[in-house]
This record gives sequence, C-alpha cells and structure tokens, in this order.
Amino acid sequence: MSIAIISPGRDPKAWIAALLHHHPTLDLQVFPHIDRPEDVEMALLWQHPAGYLKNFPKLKLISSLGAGVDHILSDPAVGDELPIVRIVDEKLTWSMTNYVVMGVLNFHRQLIRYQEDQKKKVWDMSNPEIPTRIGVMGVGALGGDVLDKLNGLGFEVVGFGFSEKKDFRYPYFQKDQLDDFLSQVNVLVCLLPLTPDTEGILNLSLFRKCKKGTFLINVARGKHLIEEDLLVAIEEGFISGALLDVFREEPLPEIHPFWVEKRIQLTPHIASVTNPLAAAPQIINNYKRLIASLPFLNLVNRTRGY
Ligand code: OXD
Repeated sequence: MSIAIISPGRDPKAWIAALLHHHPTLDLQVFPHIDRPEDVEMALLWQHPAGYLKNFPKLKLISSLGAGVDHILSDPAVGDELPIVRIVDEKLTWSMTNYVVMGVLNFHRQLIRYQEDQKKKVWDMSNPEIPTRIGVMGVGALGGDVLDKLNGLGFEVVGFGFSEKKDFRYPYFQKDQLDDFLSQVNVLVCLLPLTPDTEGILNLSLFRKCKKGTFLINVARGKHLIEEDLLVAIEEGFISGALLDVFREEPLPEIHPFWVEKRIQLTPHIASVTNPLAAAPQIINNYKRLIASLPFLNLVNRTRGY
C-alpha cells in the first residue's frame, strides 16, 4: 500500500523525513512524481490540484497536513464516501493560543500606543489598561484552549459557535445569539472552521453590531473576512484595529491596503504551523488503522465540514 503526499502548498521534504523517521518502511510517493497511482490508498494533502484524486482508483483515506480541511472539501471531486482526517496536535494548539494571547495582551496593555509614545518621547501614564472581555468564535480544540488560557490569565471570556453545546464551561452563544455575543465583548477572535455557514461571516453587518472600538483577531481563514468591510468598520470606529494572520490571497499582494493600514497588524500565516515531526505519528497511526480496519483518529464530520 502506498501513501501519496500531494502538498504543492507546503514543502514536502520535512514531511517525508518525519514520516520515514517514525516508520522507515513506508511506501511514499510524492507529487508531482507519482508513478504508481494504482497503489495509492492514503493521500496526505495540502492544497492539492482540484480533481487530482481521480487518479487514485484505490484511495481509501485522506489526511490533511494541517488542522484545516477546507482546502480538501472545496474540491468537488473529493467523493462523499471517502473518510477525511485532520491534524490535532498539542503543539499546534499551544502555538495558536500563544499567538492569540499575544494579540489580546498587546491590545489590553496597548503596546503599540507605547511604542508610538516612545518614538515621540511622550510620557503618558493615563489609562494604562483597556478593560477587555474576549469573545472566541469557534470553541473546538483550538478555541477551547484559547478560552481556558485567557480565563486562566483572569480575563472574562465567552464563546460562540454553530453547534449546540450543553453545559459548556464558559457562557456560550449559538448562531441565532450572535448579536448578544457581540454586545458582550471588545475583543473578537475568529477560530471558526471555514464552511459555507462561516465564509464571509466577518462582514460589515457583523462589525456594525460590535461595541465601538472592538479589536479583531483572525487566525482562522482569510475567507472568513470580507477584507474591504474591515477597512470601512475601522473608519467607522466599530473596529479599532486588527491582528490578522490569514488572508484571501496568500502571500498578501504587495498592493493590498492592509500592508499600510496602521491599525492593522499582520503576520504571514504563521500563528500556528504544523510541525511534521510532531504530527507524523498520528498520520502513521491512521495508516495502521486503515490497514487494520479500525476507526480513525480525528475524523472530520463531513456534514459539519470540520
Ligand atoms: C492549518 C493551517 O489548518 O496551517 O493547519 O492553517
């Protein structure tokens, strides 16, 4: 049985090394040099060419090379019957939470304001802390950890999501309670999966329901945000600034207005990068489960889309 790595969006070298490190006899074929497509039963994907999986008549399992699976589900050629698994990794969660905590603390303690003051040699001791209440959209493995750590730092936190959650450990708002959720917070963190329900959710109508001065952190997907609406919401004062790690087009084009908007801080999709050495064991575990016909780890629910 052969495993195909098809990751034009991610350098496969580290993945090959990590998989062989943990399982030296794996039969790996790496895109674009897949000479025996008929042997491929498992495919590891990151931004594969749409329709490409049609080449594998015996494909039985798809694994994302990251936490997200939107890049797989957006390909109509991925058959409904094929199981899809994703990476759930403590290190990935740790990095994501640290990134969000950095964004929240920079807002709360106003690092940018003091950096500007320093440049102008201004000594201003007024209002050193912005009262901060954080709303996290998406309360799965990543969002749940963000809520726990921020709560552990003494912040009030609330969650929002599309699925019903009974007895969630923090106040939780569902889809039809979005307005209530937004009215409670002044930092909004987006960690939603990208699905037809959530695409474009960060739009002007949502921003206009936020408290004036809300700070936005988007670490989910560029397609959650209507980018031009953010600029309008910043001008209107509903959003005071944003920390963005993901964009509709990556790398962010040079002419994009976000590069020069002072109230936007941006990073190049590095909030949490999957570490191949850490993630390889769960891929191999799923490969062994495939051979033994056992249930898979981190199986994606195709109806929910994550
Ligand atoms: C992921 C990502 O989904 O890197 O893992 O965005």
